[in-house]
Amino acid sequence: MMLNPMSSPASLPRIHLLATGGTIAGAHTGGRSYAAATLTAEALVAAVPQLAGLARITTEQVAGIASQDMDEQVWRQLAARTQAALDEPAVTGAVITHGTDTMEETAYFLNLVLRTAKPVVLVGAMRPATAISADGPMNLYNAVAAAVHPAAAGRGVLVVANDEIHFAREIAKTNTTQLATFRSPNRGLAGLVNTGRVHWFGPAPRRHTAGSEFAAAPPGALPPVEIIHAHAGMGRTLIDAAVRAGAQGLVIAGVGNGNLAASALAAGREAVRAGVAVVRSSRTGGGVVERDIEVDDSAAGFIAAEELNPQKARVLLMLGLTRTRDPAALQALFTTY
Ligand code: DAS
Repeated sequence: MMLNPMSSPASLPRIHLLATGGTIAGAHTGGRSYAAATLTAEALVAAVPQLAGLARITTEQVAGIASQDMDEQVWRQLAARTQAALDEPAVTGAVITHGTDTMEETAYFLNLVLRTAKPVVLVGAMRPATAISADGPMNLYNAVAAAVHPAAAGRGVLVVANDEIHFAREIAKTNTTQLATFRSPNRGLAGLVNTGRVHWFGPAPRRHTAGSEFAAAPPGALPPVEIIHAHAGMGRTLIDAAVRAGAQGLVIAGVGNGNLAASALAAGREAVRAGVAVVRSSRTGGGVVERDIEVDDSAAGFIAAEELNPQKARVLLMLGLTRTRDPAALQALFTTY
């Protein structure tokens, strides 16, 4: 549906906005309680009339969920609809409104499967639309400003929040409630955007979007991959249970440099022998999990997640398992994406 056609000169870039729900579309239900995914895509755009000075915006409601309910089915629908919009020559880029809880996972998935060099910017909010000083409207304005910027193309999927522009590969949600919840702890920001004024920093890290070998999400359901959080006194119970439940991959959110207790290590080695891919990531939230430091990955057949946090490592492992089961080939993916 075409929005703000009259107030947006035909010379302005065309942005397709795809809505999935989240707090950015949330509304209070009484007291401090609120329901995510209440406002429509049209309502979000109508709440920011200044958008008419940036772009001609068309909208599409792909889903209406809080992002804790995000799943592969919505991912695939969102990827397909975003790809369809971007394949239209008249469309400059896409903006996706999304909950903040799993935004980093959706952004990274799209970063790996979209066949495009056009700008794709995800945006959410930490306060519902009915809040005092709601952050959604400015986040949305800044997301569109980043998407229409002449230098936005070729940077992969981006996320705009709190006047910052993050690369999909780098971003992580780090706080339950604060506006400054999003961080890019390893390689830093893609740029800054202040009331529509964009400042770009470095280029996107690693391969992404048009340069990805996973373009056009592989057909069929992604192989099940579970994340297991390591802790002091960790045993083998959850690893064994995940293998019995049919997991084809495991991501260990390990302590420190991706470490896990001896009994859990033994279970991991047995899982590999049973054909399950095991990736060591870290619960620390930053840094690089390297191969063969305290854990003999080469002997165990484990894969080191390197810079990817557990939830991002899971996305890459699911896609990787549609191509190969070989630990060496899977490890190469973690040094490529
Ligand atoms: N539950 C959160 C979500 O939808 C709300 C939000 O922050 O967007 O991810």
